Amino acid sequence: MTLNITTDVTGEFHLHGYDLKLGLSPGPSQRMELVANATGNFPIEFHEAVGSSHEEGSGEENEFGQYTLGSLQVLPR
Ligand SMILES: [Cu+2]
Repeated sequence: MTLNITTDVTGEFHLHGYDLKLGLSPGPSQRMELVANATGNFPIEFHEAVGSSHEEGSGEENEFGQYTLGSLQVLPR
C-alpha cells in the first residue's frame, strides 16, 4: 500500500509496529510504501523536529514533540 503524507511542520512520520519512519517537511506530499503483511493495530505518530526521536519499546510515549495521529489497522484476509 502507499501512504501519501503532507505536513505543515517539519518532523518525522513514524508507523509503529512496522517501525517505518519518514522525514517530512512542508511542501508536496511524500509517499511511504509498505507491504501490510502483519495484522494488528499500529499507532501512527508524528515526531515534531524540536523533540528527540525515540526507539520502539522505550516506554516514552507522548513526550514533548510527539503526537499520536491515529492508527493503521490491518485485518486478516
Ligand atoms: Cu513514534
